[in-house]
Amino acid sequence: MTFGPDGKLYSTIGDQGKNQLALACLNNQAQHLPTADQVAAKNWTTYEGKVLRLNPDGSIPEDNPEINGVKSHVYTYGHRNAQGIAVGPTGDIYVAEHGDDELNRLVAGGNYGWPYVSGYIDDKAYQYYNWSAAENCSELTFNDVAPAPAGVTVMNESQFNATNFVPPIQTFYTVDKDFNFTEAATSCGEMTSTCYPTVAPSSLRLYTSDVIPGWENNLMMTTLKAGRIFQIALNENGTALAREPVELFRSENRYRDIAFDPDGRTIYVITDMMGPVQAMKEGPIIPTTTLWSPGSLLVFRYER
Ligand SMILES: [Ca+2]
Ligand SMILES: [Ca+2]
Repeated sequence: MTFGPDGKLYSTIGDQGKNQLALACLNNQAQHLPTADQVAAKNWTTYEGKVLRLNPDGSIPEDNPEINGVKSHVYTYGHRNAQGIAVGPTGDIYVAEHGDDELNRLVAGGNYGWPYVSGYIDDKAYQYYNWSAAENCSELTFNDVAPAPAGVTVMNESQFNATNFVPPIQTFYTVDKDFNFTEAATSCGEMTSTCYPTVAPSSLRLYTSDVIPGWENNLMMTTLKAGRIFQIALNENGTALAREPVELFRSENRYRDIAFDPDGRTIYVITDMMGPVQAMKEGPIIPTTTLWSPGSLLVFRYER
C-alpha cells in the first residue's frame, strides 16, 4: 500500500492463488469486476487481483475510473499478485508483480491481463488453463506443466483482445516457448518453479537521494527466488525503462523488502526466514534452501 501524490491510498490485492494448486477449483477473480449492486451492498468479493484506490477513510473516491459502467474502489485489474507498489519520479504509480514477474505502470481502468496473459501477449510458454470451469475439477490432479486434462479449457494469450489491456513496461523474465519443463522438474523436483528464469518480485521502492551516483529516481525491486535486487531506471516520462535493469546484491537470500536511510548511503534489506532460492553457480539453475542470512535485517552502506 502507498499514498499517491493525490492523497489517495493505493492498495494491492493478489488473486489469492485461485485456479492453481490446492485452490484450482476456485474461480480466479482477477478479470471479474464488481456490479453496481455489489458495490451498494459493500460486497468486495471481486476485489481479488486488483489495485484499489481509496480515500483515507475507506470510501470510494469520486474520480475513480468507471469500469464497465461501475465506479468502485477498483483502480486497475487483471493483476496476479502485486506485492510491491511505489510512486515513481513523475508521480505515476508502479507495481511489481509476483508470479507473472512484471513491472507495471498503473493507468486508471487498465486491464493488466491476468490470468489470460502473463507478461506480454506473445504466446510464449504461458497458456491459461481454466481448471475451475471444469465440471469434474475436484477429480482432477493439478499440474501446471503437463497438457491440460479433458474438461480443462485452454486459452492462448493471443485470444485475449481487451482494448484496455496494458502490457508491462518490463518482464523478469518470461519463460520461453522452448523451455524444458521436464528437465526443470527433474533437476528441481518440488521446487521446479525456482528453476524457471523468472525472479519472483516482492517489494518496490523509489530511491530519491543524489548520494549514490546513478541511483537518483531509480526504482529498486527486491526478489525472492533470484537472490538479487534490481535497479530500474525509467525514461523521462516514466513510461519505459531507460536501460536494462542492473542486478545488485547477488546472494543466496530471499529479499523481502528494502528501505533507504535518509542519509542516502545506507540501505536496509529484510530477508525471508526460509524458502527456496536459486543457487549461485554456473550452468543450469538449481535451487537451495540453505539461506545465507535467513530472517535477517541486512545493512549495505555506500562508502565512497
Ligand atoms: Ca500483466
Ligand atoms: Ca506472455
